[in-house]
This record gives sequence, structure tokens and C-alpha cells, in this order.
Amino acid sequence: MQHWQQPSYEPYLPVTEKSNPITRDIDRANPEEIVQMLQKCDAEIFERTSHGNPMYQTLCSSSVVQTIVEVSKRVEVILKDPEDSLIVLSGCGTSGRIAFLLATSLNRWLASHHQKQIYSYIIAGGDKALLTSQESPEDDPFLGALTLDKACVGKKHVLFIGISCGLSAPFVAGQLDFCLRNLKIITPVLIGFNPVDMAREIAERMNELQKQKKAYVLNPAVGPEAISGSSRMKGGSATKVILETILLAGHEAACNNKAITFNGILHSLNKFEKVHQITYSHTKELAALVEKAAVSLRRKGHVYYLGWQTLGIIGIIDASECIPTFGAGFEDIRGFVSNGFSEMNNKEGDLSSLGPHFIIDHKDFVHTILPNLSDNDTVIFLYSENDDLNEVSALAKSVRQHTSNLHAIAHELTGLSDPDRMRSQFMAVLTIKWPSSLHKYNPVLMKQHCELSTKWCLNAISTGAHVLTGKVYMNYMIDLRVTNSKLYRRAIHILKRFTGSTQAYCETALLRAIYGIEELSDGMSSTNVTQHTLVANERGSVVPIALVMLQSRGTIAEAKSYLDAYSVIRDAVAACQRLL
Ligand code: F1P
Repeated sequence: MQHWQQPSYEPYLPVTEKSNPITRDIDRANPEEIVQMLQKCDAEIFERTSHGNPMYQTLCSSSVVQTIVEVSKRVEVILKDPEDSLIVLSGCGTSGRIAFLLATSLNRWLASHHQKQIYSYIIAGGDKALLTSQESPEDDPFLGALTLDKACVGKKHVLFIGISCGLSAPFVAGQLDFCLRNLKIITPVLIGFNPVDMAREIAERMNELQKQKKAYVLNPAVGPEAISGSSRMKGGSATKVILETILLAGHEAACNNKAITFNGILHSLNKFEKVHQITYSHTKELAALVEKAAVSLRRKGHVYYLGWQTLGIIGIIDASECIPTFGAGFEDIRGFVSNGFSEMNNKEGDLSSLGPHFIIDHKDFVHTILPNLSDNDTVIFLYSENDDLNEVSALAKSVRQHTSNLHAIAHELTGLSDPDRMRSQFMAVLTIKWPSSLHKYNPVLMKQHCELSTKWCLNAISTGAHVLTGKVYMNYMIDLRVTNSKLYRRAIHILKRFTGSTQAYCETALLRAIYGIEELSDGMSSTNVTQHTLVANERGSVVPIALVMLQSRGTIAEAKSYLDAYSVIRDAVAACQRLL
């Protein structure tokens, strides 16, 4: 049995919030060790058995595979009768971004085959949440229900897939509640990675309805995240694997009459496991990129991902998530995609007028970033053989005039391109060769595999670089932004974990740090969590400040001046423990 599966291991935490024993000392690891730890953590997604622990089902458990079969059949039905039908994918943060990516990709595919585009996505906070963190709408169940209600107007058959890795987002819970009140029209599916008894009550209600095939819950345990609670990593990847398996099976059944079977689904999941193995067989090259990115961040330089098609979008998503995850500056790691918003194809169109966070086109990179690029910056190209390699070469040439620190992650699919010509353009190219036996020249499958592989590489690069710059303590991101109820609970847990103080004591310290006052008024402590998180959104370092206050029994000002002296979180925590 895995260590984290033992009932005594962090018993009060759901799986997605537990700390992973594999990465306990990730903050002391070198780049290669970091990548190896991430490889092991991600391998848990495909774990075959729960080692006799009936509490957990895994992705390949027969009950999970069977539910995937059932949901795929629902997709098939909708695709065969698309009039007045809709498939809605919805989630918050990373889950919403994955929903967006899949819905837009499949709609594009349907359009190119002259079929009705039946996918729609919802992300809490609207399209600006695709590129920036909008955590507070995540806590609003009514907003969730309202948005779904609007999306369903005039539809007779709706398959709703709500994603919440922690099975905890009130926004998605509100939508599921709406579905349960409209079961004649909507079939709801919930995707997440905790057992239902560790989740919101709505998940249990859905579990009951599953027996009558009116609702479905897909909730395998995939193990704790490499950085505790960072569901952008395994949570996002596992969501992508499950949804792509379901949707592809549904499409092949509807368009090619390929029956949806238990073994067929298992086969598709096994292919994704192979994607994991192939990607991580490049540990050394990946570790070199982690190192380069860390050096750039340490020198106050930047990391730029320049990608083509959806690989560019994967880059933008990974980069934007570093801001809420690591408290990174928005300039630190940035992503750009060829053709900007026309490639994104998002519902609200070109958002570039909203400000610098929404400047994502290669052309913008060339105009605004390129002139000041230096060797302190790391540039990583993301492309596959299916992209316009002349365009890739031309941009590489322009970048090389400013920095030699230019790398690429390239996907070779059929071996038709001329890899040597491309290789000479970069300092190093991490070439991932995909055996044709894996994708059988199916363009949808090729794309899915390249995207997931790129996601794993970039998650490793951005996480590894921040770990190496001292942002993480053990495998906890202590300096998290406390911007919604889930993150508020996580912050209190971290304070308890490192100080041994009581829940009440930790919550008071957190609120003092959030409101910046020594004595809380009665009104303040009784205000609801949403109010606290709105204030916390405006403040920096609230959790480290609360931590030092708890350890040193000092004032807010003392805690702040103390933290200013340390840039490495483990050093700050160790030093403040010495204060006792
Ligand atoms: C949604 C989410 C995460 C994000 C952060 C806050 O989580 O927005 O994507 O990384 O942790 O929550 P979930 O509902 O999918 O668990």
C-alpha cells in the first residue's frame, strides 16, 4: 500500500490536499532528482490497484473504467443526434482551462468535418480566467448555476461534465445541484480525485443517482500532488486523460461505428500511460531545462514559452498558473502562441485590451520582448512536426540574434521532417519521438498525446524552477494566495502543520495577517470566509507572516521585517523555529 493510502497518514485531509511522501524533500533536490520525483508522482495517475484499500478506486479500477464506458455512450448518443443537444465542460482554474482546451479543439474538429459544434465550456470568472487567476467566482454556487442555465437555453439534451479536482468547488456544486433539478434534460457527470465521503454532499447525492444511470461520478484517487494541493499538476493531467478518453471513444463510436467497450477504454488509458513513460524517458534533458529556467529566475531574468497551435496554449496556461501558485511576478514566466486569440478561439474573443496579462501573440513577443531579450532569459519553443517549420525557423533566427539561451521541446510524429535542420537552430532540442503504433496516424490522438506530454514537461520546468529558487518548503507552497475557501482551509492547515498550534489559534493569526491588525474586532472574525479571501487577495505573504507571528509570538511588523531577511522559505521557517 502506498504510504499516503494508510488510514493514519494525514487522516483529516482529502487525497488532493495531502502531502506526497515522494516529494517530501523536493526543496533539497537537484534538477534531475526533482524531475525523477515528478515522474514518480505522475506515474501514480496510472496505478493499477489501490493495494487492497477499498477506500480508493484508481483510474484503471473496473468501476471507473465502467463509468467511463457509460459516459462515452452518452457522448455517442448526443453526437448522433446533435440537434438541440449540448455537451458542457465546466470547472474553475485549471479545471476550467482544460474544459476550454477540449471544447474548443473538438468543436474545431467537428467544424472541419462539417458537423454541428456541440461543445461548450464554462470557466468560473469567464474568459479572463483562462489567462489569469480569478479565484473568488469559484466560491459562488449561484453564479455557477446561472451560467449553466444560460448555456442550456433551448436545448433538449445536455451532457454536463463538471470538473473539480478536490470535489470542492462551490461553483461546480451549484451547477450540479441545478442539473439534479433538471434531470429530464441534463445528465450530470462529476470528475474529481477524492472519495465522495471526503467531498461535498452533492457528490454523495450523485453517487446514489448513478445506480439509476441518471448521474455519474468519476473520482479515482491519483495520489497527492507533488506540491501539496497544486491540482494544476496531476489533477489537470488526469482530467485531460479521462475526458479525452471519454470524448474520443464517443466520437469513434458515432462517426466510425467503433463499439465502446471496457477493453477499448482500458487500451486508451494504457496509451496515455505510455505517453507518461515516453515523456519522462527524457529526464536528463528535462532536468537541463529546469536548471536553465531556475538560473534565469535567480538572475531576475525571464522564461518565455513560444508555442504553436495548442502547444502554445498549454504554454500560456502553465505560465499564467505560476502567479497564483508560486506568487511569481507576471513577467517571470510567460507564454505566447502563434496567431494569439484567433488560435485560442475563446468565447469572448480578443482580450488583449484588458492589459499586459492578455498579450499572448508571437507578434507581441517580437515587438515588446525581443528587443530587450538577453542571455539571462530562457526561451523555449514548443512545436510539433505538424507546424509550419519555416515559421518556427524564422522566429528562432530572430531570437538567436538576442540570446543563445534558446531551446525547444519538439514532437516528432511520423519522422518525415528533417530533425537535423531544426536541431541546429537551438542550443538544445528535447525531441520526443512518438511511435506510430501509439497514435496510428489518428490526428486527434496525436494532438492529445503531444499536449499532455508538453504539459508534463512545462509543469516540471516551472515547478522545478520555483523549487530551486526557494519558493517551496518541503513540498508545501507556504506563500500561497488565500483567495478562495479551499485555499483558506489549506492555509490554516499549513499553519497547524508547521506550528502545532490549534485551529482557532492559526485562524486568528491568519486573519491578523490578512487584515493587517493586531487585535481583531468581533465583526472581523465573524465575517464569512469569502469576505476574508477578498481582502487577502489584496495582500502579499499572509501565510508566512502568520507563521512567523505564531512561532515568535511577535507583531505583524516584526514578522514582516524578519521575512524580508530571507528569500528561501525553508531558511525562514528554520530560523523562526530557532526563535522558540
Ligand atoms: C480549482 C482551482 C485550481 C487552482 C487553485 C484553486 O480547483 O482553481 O485549479 O490551481 O488550487 O482551485 P478544483 O475545483 O479543480 O479542485
